[in-house]
Amino acid sequence: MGSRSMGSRGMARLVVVSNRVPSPREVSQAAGGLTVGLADAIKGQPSLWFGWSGSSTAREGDEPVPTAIEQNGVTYATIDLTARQHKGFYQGFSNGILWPVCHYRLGLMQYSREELDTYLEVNARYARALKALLEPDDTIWVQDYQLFPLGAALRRDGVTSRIGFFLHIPFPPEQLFRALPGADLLLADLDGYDVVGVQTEQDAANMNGALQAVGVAVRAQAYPIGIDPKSFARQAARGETSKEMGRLTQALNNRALILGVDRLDYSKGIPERFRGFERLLQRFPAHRGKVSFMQIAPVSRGEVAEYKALRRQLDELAGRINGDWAEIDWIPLRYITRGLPRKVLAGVHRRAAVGLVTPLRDGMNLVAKEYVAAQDPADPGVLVLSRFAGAAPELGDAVLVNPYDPDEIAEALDRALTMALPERLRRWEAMNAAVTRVTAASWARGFLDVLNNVQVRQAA
Ligand code: GDG
Repeated sequence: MGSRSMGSRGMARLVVVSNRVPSPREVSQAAGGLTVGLADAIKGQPSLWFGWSGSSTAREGDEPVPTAIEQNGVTYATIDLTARQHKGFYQGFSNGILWPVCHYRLGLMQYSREELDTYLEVNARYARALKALLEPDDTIWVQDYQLFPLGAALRRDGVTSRIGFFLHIPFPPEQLFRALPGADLLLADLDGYDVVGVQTEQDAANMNGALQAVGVAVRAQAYPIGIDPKSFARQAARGETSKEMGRLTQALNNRALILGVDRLDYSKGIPERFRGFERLLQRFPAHRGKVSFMQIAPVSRGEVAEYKALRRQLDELAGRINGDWAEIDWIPLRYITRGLPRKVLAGVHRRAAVGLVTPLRDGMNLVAKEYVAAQDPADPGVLVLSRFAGAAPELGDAVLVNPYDPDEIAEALDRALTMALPERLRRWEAMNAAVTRVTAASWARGFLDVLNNVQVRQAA
């Protein structure tokens, strides 16, 4: 890895910081893109993974003492938060304020000065606890929007190591981001990092516009994240012969499957997608009784008000669409608010004639890439993809749609369901090449190569 500096332990140690720390088991069976990429990066080198334990039972006023376990050369160290900190930092500022703003939804932000203060307080708490665990040659890689200020907090505590930051979610245009009270503070704190990564060129342009506007020197660069396509394809092929797939075959009864898979989140455009499916039934009667739309939407952040409201809205919409359109032997929409095991999910992707991925805004969207990887190369399905997913620039051979327009979704669905094999093959081959080119592992390697080659800062 280039001119990586050598420390007392030989190779420089990699320190990953993320809000949630996966268990050693999750890392060894890494399924999601982030965990796959990072698991690959920490493999074969001494590493520390640091973050929140998932427990909010710490007592006010106590300094956090990290709990550490070591497995296969990786140390997993976590700290607890107090109930107040968890609420203000995680539910409040991270998910109730930063998440909507970064997804271009200022109107959904429930700003509170107190929550901003708690967010900064928790980042400072993380920095203090982490500093005690650091070695001089560590390379630190901070993940995502919960931790914008962590680098600067570490610098204030005297840390001079290389520190990188990767934002997994979109970064909106300058004017939009800076409507958030405290935005300039967060932007200024990005200067604590040596390398700042975002998903797309658009995010980089937006963030650099904002950094420039507030006179901060650091610049963002695009490092699009990927999946582990080989392993997902293998799981999908294997999943085909599973018991669950037999049940699905029976339930489908030769109908074409349209599939949506998303955390139940308002950024994913699920109500708009339901309406698009309904428009398909209204405007293209040939598909009535011939298609089945399955939406898997595991509940997420169920304690945040906006997410509760979304769930109610979807319950109602799904019930109404099925009530209006079902026949005695046909249910148009299957809506499941629980997660499926990964290997079943991979098999379902492969079975689906159409992957319907219509976020209103998304950092990348790994589901789109997983749908592509899961297809049968001899008879691939069609991906219908939102123009506003970070994956869209790489997956230009999908049928691209504006997710706000149910009619456009309906037209794209009709086109996908009737597309002839040669066109499906041509589109899939181009998309599969893109999904194979940039993987989770190459993403992590690409970022760390740049980070490990920056000049280490001098002690102040
Ligand atoms: C954030 C950004 C960015 C979903 N349902 C089930 C299940 N999943 C898995 C998917 C996929 C993952 O969860 C979701 O990843 P996405 O990328 O689609 O979306 P976010 O969770 O919002 O992730 C996003 C990502 O970070 C990485 O940088 O791409 O833009 O928002 O892997 O397959 N997995 C299983 N059962 C389910 O029911 N097993």
